Amino acid sequence: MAESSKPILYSYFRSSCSWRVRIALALKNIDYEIVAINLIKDGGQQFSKEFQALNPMKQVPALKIDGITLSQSLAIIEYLEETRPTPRLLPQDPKKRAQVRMISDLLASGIQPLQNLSVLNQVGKENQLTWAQRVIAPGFNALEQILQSTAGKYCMGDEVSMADLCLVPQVANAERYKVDLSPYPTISRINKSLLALEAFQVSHPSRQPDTPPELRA
Ligand SMILES: N[C@@H](CCC(=O)N[C@@H](CS)C(=O)NCC(=O)O)C(=O)O
Repeated sequence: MAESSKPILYSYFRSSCSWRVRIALALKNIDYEIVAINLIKDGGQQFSKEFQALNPMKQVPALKIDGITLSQSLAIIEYLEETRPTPRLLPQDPKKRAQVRMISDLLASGIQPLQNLSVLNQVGKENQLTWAQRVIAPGFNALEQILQSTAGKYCMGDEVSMADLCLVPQVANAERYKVDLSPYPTISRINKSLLALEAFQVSHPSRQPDTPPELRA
């Protein structure tokens, strides 16, 4: 059989970093295939030899596209932006563009890695909830403050940007770990507006090929 030329996304339904990329692919209307990497089953399929050859960091997502394999969700999104620029996910204005990257990094480097699966496993089952709450809340406090000067309908004005692709999956994680969202009215409002958009719905963890039946929407 001829090798498919469609991009292949190595993804786990519940992975917030995979969700970021799924939203970008949906917004940019890029047809792709999913290969599910179950982060729990078989001791974690991210640790298999085959997957490590694709991403030595043993994390999803990874995207095979245009003859290369990329990992790191923000690098993937930036590549999609440069090669498939419509619709734009980074504003044209350099200041706004930097602010979008600032918010994206706050979420992707300042919060998510602290509550990633491997860290939660180290923390131990009985401490996971309080740990996750303790690392998400300070990040959301900072973000809520930053959004006061950047947000319109979305994180940066009224155009969906890379920052929004990072926000929605992180709010889902916050809900999962029962973070009290009442101190974050702007984050909550933006999250709600974004979840009404089709690209955020089709890429949602409850609607993936590897979503278990009991978690399907
Ligand atoms: N900086 C990476 C982080 C990737 C990451 O943390 N992926 C998580 C799922 S969201 C993962 O694969 N975790 C597997 C593990 O912890 O063993 C990115 O943005 O892609």
